[in-house]
Amino acid sequence: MSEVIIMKELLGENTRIAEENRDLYKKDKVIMVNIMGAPGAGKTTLIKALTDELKSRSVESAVIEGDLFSSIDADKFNDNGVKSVEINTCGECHLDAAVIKSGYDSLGFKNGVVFIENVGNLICPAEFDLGEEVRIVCASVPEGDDKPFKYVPMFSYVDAVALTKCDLKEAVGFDTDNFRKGMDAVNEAPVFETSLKKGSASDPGVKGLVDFILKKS
Ligand SMILES: Nc1nc2c(ncn2[C@@H]2O[C@H](COP(=O)(O)OP(=O)(O)O)[C@@H](O)[C@H]2O)c(=O)[nH]1
Ligand SMILES: [Mg+2]
Ligand SMILES: [Zn+2]
Repeated sequence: MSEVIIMKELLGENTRIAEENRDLYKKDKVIMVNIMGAPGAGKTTLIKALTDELKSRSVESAVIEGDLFSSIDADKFNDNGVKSVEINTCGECHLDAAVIKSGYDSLGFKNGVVFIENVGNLICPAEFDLGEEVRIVCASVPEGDDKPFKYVPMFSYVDAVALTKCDLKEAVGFDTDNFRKGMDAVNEAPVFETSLKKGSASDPGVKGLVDFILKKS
């Protein structure tokens, strides 16, 4: 019983900090986007594509990387001219509002879009409000078309779904109708299909997601 109470207190404190974050992003004219999904779902690849698309529309973006112990992904973004900070989660299975606040402060970014790459996990990131404006889950085709039926809290938490690695649909026998049926059962969030194996320049799903994100400004 005491453990349940501690968890509730922890989440209450998180929600309070998330509200402060929300005010801060608004003041800085930042659209904060939380990208969640299983390990290997294509989160980093998608964020890279979204930052490229934003750049082509003259919108600045930055990245808070929370997925790894190392700084491999943050280095990749910085080399590409996109400001990025790495949060070393030390094995934690989610990010919380306080850790995002410190990552955001060290970014020193205003006027644009900031992407958070959450820890690869389809469960508890859906319990921690980060003060973000947009929540997106990456679901990759090789994970199977039944995921919205199985991970209801995550799929009902998000504003949009990126169905990634659609180039692999035939190879793995992915049933798109079943996936959409699962989504329709839990959430009205739109599903954007992406195939980024051969680059992202003309991917309609990436363009659709960027339109969706910029509508929030
Ligand atoms: N076939 C295919 N592979 C992809 C696609 N997007 C990402 N990948 C591959 O999937 C693996 C994991 O991608 P990554 O972006 O690192 O996933 P993360 O762990 O969620 O950040 C990498 O080998 C990517 O090259 C895609 O659209 N199609
Ligand atoms: Mg990654
Ligand atoms: Zn967790």
